[in-house]
Amino acid sequence: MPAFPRCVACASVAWLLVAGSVRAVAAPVVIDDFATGRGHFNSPIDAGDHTTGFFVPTSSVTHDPSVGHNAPGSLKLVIDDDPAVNFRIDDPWRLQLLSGAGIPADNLSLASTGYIGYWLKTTAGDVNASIIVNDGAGMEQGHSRPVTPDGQWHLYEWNLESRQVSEAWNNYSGGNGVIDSPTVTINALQLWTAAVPREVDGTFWIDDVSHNPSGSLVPEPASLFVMALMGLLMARRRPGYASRQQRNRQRGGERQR
Ligand SMILES: [Ca+2]
Ligand SMILES: [Ca+2]
Ligand SMILES: [Ca+2]
Repeated sequence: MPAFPRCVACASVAWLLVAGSVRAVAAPVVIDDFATGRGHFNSPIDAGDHTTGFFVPTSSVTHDPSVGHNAPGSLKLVIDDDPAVNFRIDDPWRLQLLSGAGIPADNLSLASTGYIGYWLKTTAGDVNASIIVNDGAGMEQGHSRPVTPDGQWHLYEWNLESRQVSEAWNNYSGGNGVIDSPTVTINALQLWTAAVPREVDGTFWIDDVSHNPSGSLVPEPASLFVMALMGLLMARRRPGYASRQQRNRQRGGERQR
């Protein structure tokens, strides 16, 4: 195959691959970046119906203007466990941190496609992250994700498109373990401790509560590879293409003369 058609063929294949991967690299929508305040999360720390197990006066939810994931500003949680009250026998506490007071009309309506989630950092161990959404008349709860207690930002996200019951979601209240409405709203972020019979205190920072209707909240490595391949192919194609354009212009100029 001559050089030019081969380049065109390669570029076409790369373009088809890129077109197929655009869905995975679409930019997430940041719902709350906490740049200037607590965003939708301005309810008291004990406002959630299922919040229990810690001392409310010495626990807090505040805006931290100096700490952030992509940009300064995050939600800072301090939990002071009450050893005398556990939400289950061995599980020290549970926090249902309401978004828009848990009222669907006070939250953004989000297409029930792609992923929803948030970034969190802490050094507190034995904690799980979850999220609760209003899905039609019911509420669904994302499967618990073990929190990495290394003091670094980590993403915790849930697949809104999982259509298998109890695969990614559990019934929280009046739900059915699957997202089945065309849109959802965030009801709350949820943290709870794992089954450890001991006190768990901790400080947690949360940032960039986000939704990507087209896929994961982080670009998939395969998509990044395709983008890089596309760039390489276009770079290879450009010199020959430019010189042909130049020759055509010269020929045109010669004919005009
Ligand atoms: Ca931020
Ligand atoms: Ca407790
Ligand atoms: Ca449902």
